[in-house]
Amino acid sequence: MSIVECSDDILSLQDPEVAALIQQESQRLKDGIELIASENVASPAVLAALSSVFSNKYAEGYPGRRYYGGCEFNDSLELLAIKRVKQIFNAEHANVQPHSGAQANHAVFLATLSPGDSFLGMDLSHGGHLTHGCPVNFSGIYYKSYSYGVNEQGFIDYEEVLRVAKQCQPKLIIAGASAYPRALNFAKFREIANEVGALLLVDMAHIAGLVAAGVHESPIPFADFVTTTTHKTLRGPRGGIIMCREKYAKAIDKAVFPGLQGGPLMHVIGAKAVAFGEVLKPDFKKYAEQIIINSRHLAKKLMGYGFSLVSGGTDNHLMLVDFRHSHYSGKEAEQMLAAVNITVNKNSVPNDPRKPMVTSGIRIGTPAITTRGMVESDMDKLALAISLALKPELDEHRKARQIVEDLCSQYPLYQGSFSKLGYASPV
Ligand code: DSN
Repeated sequence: MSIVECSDDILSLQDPEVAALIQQESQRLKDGIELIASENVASPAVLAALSSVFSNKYAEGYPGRRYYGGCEFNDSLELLAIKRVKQIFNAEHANVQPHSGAQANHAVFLATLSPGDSFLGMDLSHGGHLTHGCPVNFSGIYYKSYSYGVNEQGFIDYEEVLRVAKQCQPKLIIAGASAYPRALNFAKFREIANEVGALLLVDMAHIAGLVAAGVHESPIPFADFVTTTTHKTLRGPRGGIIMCREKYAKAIDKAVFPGLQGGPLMHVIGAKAVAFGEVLKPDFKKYAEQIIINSRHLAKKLMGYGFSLVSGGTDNHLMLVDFRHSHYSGKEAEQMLAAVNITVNKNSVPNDPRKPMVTSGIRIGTPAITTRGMVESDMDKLALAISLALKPELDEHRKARQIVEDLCSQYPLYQGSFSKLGYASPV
């Protein structure tokens, strides 16, 4: 019996209502193809650490400097997570306490800017993140945000970034995105930051696992601060981390606690340590390489079926299908795919004429299906299933559903896939 099902058993005795919902979610994951680019499937060991007794503990402060007694094992746990993440990324300093990527970004703002200061980030509608200056987010409310986007071909135009930077003279520049299918040029961002005297924050949340495995260039040598979530391509628990140069360590730690957060979530820090341990294993490199192989293969196949992709392809784990010239919207495409158990998210594409809750695009990512064990030949099937699901004929939908069913039974979740990837089998 798996750890996942075992904890369901304990719950079902005491709280059948919650247990039933967990069971339903578990079944949804098992029966569907997860293509949301920011999601992944954490290992049973990560999930076990998440449900540990460390959840009970208050440990405000940092190892050796806590505001509560009884923190000796919390100190060791946090130090272990820090040691592992510094080793993965070759970072000078790491703070593993942020509850999320948004909190991690917020902490960098708090450490480096005063309210009203100018900063430059990627436009949300061109692939940036909410916390990179969106007017309804803290970043756009308390600071003066300026943005850069992509060119007509869908690529970041670094000349344009420099032009905007010279115009707005930001104190901080953010590189990083939530929906950008191309490799980021961190050396260029560093040059631009130097030219205008700005600090450089790289938010590598989406690509952290690719960076860890060396299949995307690392921002660490170029950036003053690097933030990331821990649950996307890094495949850990939901959470955030910040890495920075040693000279900013005190300011960052102070911004996270007591600046923004109270007690760290020690069970999550334990699960982060487990995930970092997994990343340090040789198999993780193969996993990250396969994410990109699958992504490129799927992109090529989808274009072969006539779909248009922003920037004409992908260098990383994700692609953006562009429905600007299609009669259906991103929202409708998301629903049509959901009907055959393929999960994606509607996503604005650059210069999208439709509203953000409708959109003209969908974002597709390969981290979760690669965790499941899928390879290039499966991308052929998946591309066919996507193209059939988006046709009007019901018969084609039935064929798409059958492909999804076959793939899901070939790659069972929380059964065979983790042992194939070198993890202890949970069954
Ligand atoms: N909301 C996340 C995503 O889906 O990309 C980013 O934080």
